[in-house]
Amino acid sequence: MFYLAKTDPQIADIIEKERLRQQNGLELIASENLVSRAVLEAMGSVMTNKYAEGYPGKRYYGGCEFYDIAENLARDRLKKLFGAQHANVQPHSGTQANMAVYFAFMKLGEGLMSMKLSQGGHLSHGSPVSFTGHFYNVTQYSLDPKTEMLDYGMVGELAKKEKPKIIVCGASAYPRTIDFKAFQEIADDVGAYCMADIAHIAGLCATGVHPTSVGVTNFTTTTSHKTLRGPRGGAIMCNTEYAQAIDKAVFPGMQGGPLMHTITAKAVCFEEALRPSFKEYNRQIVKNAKVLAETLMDCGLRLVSGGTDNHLMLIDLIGQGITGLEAETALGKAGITANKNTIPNETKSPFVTSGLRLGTPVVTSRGMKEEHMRQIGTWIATVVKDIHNEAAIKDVKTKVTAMAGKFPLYPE
Ligand code: DSN
Repeated sequence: MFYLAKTDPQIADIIEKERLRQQNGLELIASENLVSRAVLEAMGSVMTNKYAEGYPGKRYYGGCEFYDIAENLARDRLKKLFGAQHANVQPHSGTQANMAVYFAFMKLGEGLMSMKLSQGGHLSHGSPVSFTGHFYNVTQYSLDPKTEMLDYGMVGELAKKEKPKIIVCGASAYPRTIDFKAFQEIADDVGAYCMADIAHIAGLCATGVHPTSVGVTNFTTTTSHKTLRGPRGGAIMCNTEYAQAIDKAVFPGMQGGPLMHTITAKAVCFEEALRPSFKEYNRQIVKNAKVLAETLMDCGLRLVSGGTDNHLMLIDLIGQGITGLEAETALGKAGITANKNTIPNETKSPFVTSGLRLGTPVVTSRGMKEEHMRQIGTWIATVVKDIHNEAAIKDVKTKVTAMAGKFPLYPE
């Protein structure tokens, strides 16, 4: 912050306050992570200065020779990481990546089939409030009401009835393993394409901690900033036969100049993800999530589907008589950041909700292990079971701050 503190102390102060907020608290938002210093450095570099519309070797601007090398490295490393035939690293976000696949392979008004937002899906999978709900004829599947897990028979029946053009699998709030092969078979049966959005579980898929969709479904979209632990951004992977259509849909179809500082930082992140330690990291994310889930259930809280197979879990707060919003607020006072989330068969608005989503990528990046999850789970239960007990919340906050202090964001 050396220069910023001199030229814009107001913004420097905000950044420092946010750093301290992250340092002193526990981030349990399932879609967030903590990037390496190397990724931060690449993001804040001169790679932000230039336009580079086009692709390596075919740009619409001069002076892109080093940008070409950086983008090629990002593409090659991502392909190696997932064993993909083709990768496009230009989407600005996961939604942009999804949009490019739709734009390449689906005409306005054609059928898009996906998981309902309230059951764990994503806005860009066909929600009425997203462009997808306006542009396409959306059909949505739900979870099995008893198990709160995917019912592939039900999805297959719906696909046969609706005959969509693209079937989307992947979710933002689904704590269980997804059978990508089953989804592709369902799509093949009805002559549809299958797109897996693995944004949440990309790190798990890359390391074999969750079965991968790459090479299984027609298209895989992802973000780079969740379990992959990179800069905020998106990417698409597919077989060579779809490469040209995907690349054209991203640029010039949907985006202009790529964010080359982000693409450079993606290259850094993908190299980090190729290291053996990244596999261990992703294994630990899931171990931590399982222990956190068990602790919460031991404390009497109900988890959607009765647990987790991945990095996240959903607490059903109906039994506690409180909303997700109330739980989020009370935990915030205790220094624990989480987000309210709809749960299957939600009756409240997405701004209130009956659930709370928790994830372990950030705390695992900080080096926390199973024993810390047990403590954190007990603190969460203490707060959500008695959200008006200010003394108890204060006590939890003291403990949270003490634990957070032992795990610096960026150890020297
Ligand atoms: N908003 C992200 C999440 O929190 O899951 C997905 O894009």
